[in-house]
Amino acid sequence: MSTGVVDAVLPSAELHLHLEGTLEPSTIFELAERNRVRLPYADVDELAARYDFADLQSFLDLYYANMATLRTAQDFADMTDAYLARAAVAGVVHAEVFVDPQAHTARGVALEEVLDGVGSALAAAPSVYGITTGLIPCVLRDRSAADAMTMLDGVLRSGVPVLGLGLDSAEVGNPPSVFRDVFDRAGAEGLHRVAHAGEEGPPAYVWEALDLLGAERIDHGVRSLEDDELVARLVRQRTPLTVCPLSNVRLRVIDDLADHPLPEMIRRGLVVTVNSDDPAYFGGYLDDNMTALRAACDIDDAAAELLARNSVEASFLDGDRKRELL
Ligand code: ES4
Ligand code: ZN
Repeated sequence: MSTGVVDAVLPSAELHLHLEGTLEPSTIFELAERNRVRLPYADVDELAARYDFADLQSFLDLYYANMATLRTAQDFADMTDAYLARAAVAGVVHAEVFVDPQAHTARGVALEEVLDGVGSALAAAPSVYGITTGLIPCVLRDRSAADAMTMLDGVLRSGVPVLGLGLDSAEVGNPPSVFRDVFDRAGAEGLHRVAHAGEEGPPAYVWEALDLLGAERIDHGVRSLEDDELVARLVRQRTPLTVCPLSNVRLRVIDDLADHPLPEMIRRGLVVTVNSDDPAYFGGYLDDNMTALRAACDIDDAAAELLARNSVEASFLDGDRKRELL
């Protein structure tokens, strides 16, 4: 339980954040006006009323629909800058952020608009906000492996600095194994590899992400707890799990925040971190996630400090910068 004292903001790394999931309802309307895009909602309230999700897919439908408002490099830069400004307030000192290039190229936005816009805002972050950054484009797992390879190819050709490759979108029925060649290529190009697994999907998908994709971190991974052998492996290898408490509740992966398995994950020795996933859709940023978690679950000051330290350890920063932040 929280002590009632205002929770201290601890310097943390944010490792599971979809940039497109930071578009606030008001920003969606501003971008729609700027780009003359017609939205199927009359106003911000009507849009906000749709944020009652039954599962991952019902969220993804709205998340992809709202992306129609993003057209130019300036839009992508503004979205990224707004996230960084808010993350700085949340105590984020390092952010490794996701972007979904295929969701934009599929609707006719050039890859360069996406990467140049996001990349320019990320490059400015150390001087503007004191935040170091890395970019992790994600493969949309509900599209083909060939489509994913085309995306990776374009990203590598773009010259925009990229930290790694991720895997996201609708999980069940779209196992990691489909994307083995794409992740092999990413590894050969020196990219880090991460994957969403064990959010709605079974522990078998976490095994596949580790064994077939070479995933160094698992995004979500909460369903790993159903498999003792998998937990033992993750603990032994110190493979981090980027957990998103408010997301899990809003997407009904977990019934109630008070029942969130994060305290159990810590007790079992897993390297867990707290992250905000799609903060504009799920009720808040990194600080909001920590505050809500501490109000609902048994996270004392020592556990909160451990979570912050884990986030730095789990990052892809080099050893020197990690030691600086630890
Ligand atoms: C996502 Cl919460 C979540 N899960 C899988 N894919 C995603 N893309 C954006 N948010
Ligand atoms: Zn996610």
